[in-house]
Order: sequence, then C-alpha cells, then structure tokens
Amino acid sequence: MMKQAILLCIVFLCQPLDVLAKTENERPNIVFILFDDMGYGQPPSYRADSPFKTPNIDHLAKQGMLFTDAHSAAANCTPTRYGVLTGRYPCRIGQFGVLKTYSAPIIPKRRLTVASFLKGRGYHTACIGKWHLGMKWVDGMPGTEKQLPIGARLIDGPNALGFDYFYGFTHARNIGSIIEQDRVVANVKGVENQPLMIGKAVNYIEERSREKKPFFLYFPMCPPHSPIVPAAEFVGKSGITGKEGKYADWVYQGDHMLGQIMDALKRTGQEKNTLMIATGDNGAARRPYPPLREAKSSIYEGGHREPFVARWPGKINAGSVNHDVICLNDLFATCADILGDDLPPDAAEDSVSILPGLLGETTGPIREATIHQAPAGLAIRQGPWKLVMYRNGNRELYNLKDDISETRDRSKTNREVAGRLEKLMESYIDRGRSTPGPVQKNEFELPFGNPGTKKRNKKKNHPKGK
Ligand SMILES: [Ca+2]
Repeated sequence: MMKQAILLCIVFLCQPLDVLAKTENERPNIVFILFDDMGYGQPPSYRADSPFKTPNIDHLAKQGMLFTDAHSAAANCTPTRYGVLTGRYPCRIGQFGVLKTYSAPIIPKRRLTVASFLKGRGYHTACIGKWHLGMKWVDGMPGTEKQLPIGARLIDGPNALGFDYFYGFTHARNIGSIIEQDRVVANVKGVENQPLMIGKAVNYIEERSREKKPFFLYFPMCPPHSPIVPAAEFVGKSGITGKEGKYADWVYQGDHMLGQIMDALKRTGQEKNTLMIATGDNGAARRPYPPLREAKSSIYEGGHREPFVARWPGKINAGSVNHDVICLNDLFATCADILGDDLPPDAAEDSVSILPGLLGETTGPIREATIHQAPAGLAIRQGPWKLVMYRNGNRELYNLKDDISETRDRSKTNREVAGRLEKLMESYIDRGRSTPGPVQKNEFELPFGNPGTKKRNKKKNHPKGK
C-alpha cells in the first residue's frame, strides 16, 4: 500500500508543469445569463416571424446549441432563481410566489449553491443583477419598499451563499437602489440601472482575464420585465414603432447586453474557455405566443418553456439543436459533471447534468421526468406527456407531441398514463429528490404526496406570483 502511494507521488511529481497548468486551464469559465420574463416566442431563432430583434441570442445559437424544450423550474421569478442556484425544485420549500424588498432569505446558509460549490473548487464567483432571493437588513426595514437608503447593510444575501462579489438590487420594484456586496451604495433612476449592471459585468470579465482562477458569472438582467425603461441609446433600435416600440426596445437592450458580454469574452481571449448559457426565468408577462398556451405565471407551456442557448467553442457543436427536455435547475449538476465532481447527498436534489447533451453524447432522454410549477399548481412532464396537478385537486393530461397548445385534456381517456405520472410525482415528493441518492426532507408539505399521510397545505408566503 505504502509502495503504491509512493509510486503515485512519483508519477504525480514527474508530470511536466505544462500538463498541470493545462488542467487548470481546462476548467471553463461559466457565464449564466438570465433574461427576466422572456417569452419562448420572442427571439427570431425560436419563432421565425417574431417582430423582436435579438441578434445576439440568435448569433449565440448559431455558435452553439439551441434547446427547444428547456424549462424554468417555475413560471415566475423567485422560485425559478431558487432552482437555478440550488438545483432543487422550489415547491420543496413552498415557494410559489415572489419576494419583496424586505423578504427574508429563502436559501439557508447551510445549503450548497452552485456558487458556493464552484467557489469551493477554486472559482471566483460573481452575481451581477437582480437577486430576488431575500436578504436580511441589519437595521430592520430601512427606507421604503421602493427605495433603500445609501449605507443600509444586509446579511445572508449573495455573499453568504457563495458569491465572492455582488453588485445588484433586490428586485424589479426597487431597481433604483444599487447594492454592492453588503450595502446600498447608490440610488439612481430606473433607466440607469441596466447600464450600470452591464458596465460592471464587462469590467468583471476584463479583470478576471488577468487572473488564473476560472470564474462563474451569474447575470440576471432586467429586460424585458417591467419597469420598461430602455436607455436613450436604445430608443427606436427595435425598429418597432407605436405602443409596442418601447417594450421591443427594452427587449433589444437586454439582447445588446448579452452581446456586450460576448464581446468582452472575445476581446479578452476568454471566449474559447467559457461555457456560456443564455435563457429566461419564465414566460413573457401577459404576452402569450402561440402555439404555446398562455404566458408568465401559467402552468401551461407559455409559462415555463424558455429560450435556452449554450455555447462552448470546441465542445458544443456550432449550430446544433437539441430537443431534449431540460430544466434550468440543471446548471448545478452540469457544473459538477464538467469538473468531474460528485455532489453531496443534500445538494442539487433535482439537478441533472446536461453535459452529455451539450457534447452530443446522449443515447436517451437526459431527465427521467421534469416538474413544472406555477402559483396554481404543479405539472410533471415525461416524454410527450404532461400531467397538470392543480392545487384544487383537478388534473389535466396533455400529449405535447401532437398537441403543443395543450387544448385536448386526455386525463379521462389515458388514465393509465395519468396514474403513472401521478405516482412518479408522488415518489419525487416523498423522496425529497428526483435524482438517485439518499432520501431528503422537504421543508414544505406538498399536497401531492401519499394521501393517507399528508395533509393539504394552506398557501404560505405570497400566493400570487409575478
Ligand atoms: Ca421573471
């Protein structure tokens, strides 16, 4: 045994230095860009006759992989972001609504996030943009719901959950109060917010190019969520006039920020060694895009099916299209897979690595099944089938392969499928996870578990999600 250990040490020490350095370099930077309320039907790469201009999303798709069946964990902001960072379905903590300025943090410090995971593996980590996962304000409730005083301090926010650097704001209704690390540093007009955020992100990418450590940048932007405040340089850029023009300019500005991040990576020579993902946190607000049914906050496809493009030069085939069902929760397990690391049993319980999909190496579905969530209830998707489970006990079953618009409820004619999906949902809930591993506990008793032992829950937190 000792001899083997010595031999291993000798082998390791005999590695030429450039091999070790290469291993360091092979850990890619990871940039995750989250549009706020971007509909599946908005980028022309997703809908040829879309009136919106998103040249950078479309270009990124040409350089990488476009997913046609990607889903946010929820049809509204806060729960989706919980899923992105923890790799866990937000229904497990009963988070069906959205947080406000003074809402308490919903991710406890003991929980591993994708940021703390990457930080623990040598990454520098930054969140620049909209947090929306709660913060604890040191002085109780300083300021007002819409504006926080300069100097107000917080704890248990992004810095406590794995982000070395945070520059951002609480949520869309308080976009003027700019926070850096643990304190409010400025109060600006809404229109000034996004130029500040993208400027900081570009600086961050430039700074990191001078460091050896790889980095993780999480950039949750404002557009096209309200307030619709395109900066002067973007007014009229969408080419759409009239009532829709301002909104379309705001969409364009969001896409332009994506382009600035792409440019910064290229300019600093980091494009090749960066996995870049651009997607949205839920469907467009009050803007359905047929053939998908409904929009933001809906359990139907318009609520949670999202544009999702990924680029990693040399690894992901340019111009490829992937029709697998994936979930934004999958970021966490994908990062672990890229680093060749196992996940602890009490982290990323609902996250599946999409790395084989990105590399074009899948032989079957990436996910066994996927849970969707909206304020009105849950749904479970497997293959073409989607079972909608309303809080009020109603059930609907759709076959998305021949009914993408979810117009024909098959729950009465395909009882066997509905029963199978309901059982699978129950097992995912009862096991506290949807991936292999030891059983975990939920912090919220869901109404869809074993009927003999579970009580129905009363709604808590904020029942109406936006
Ligand atoms: Ca949103």
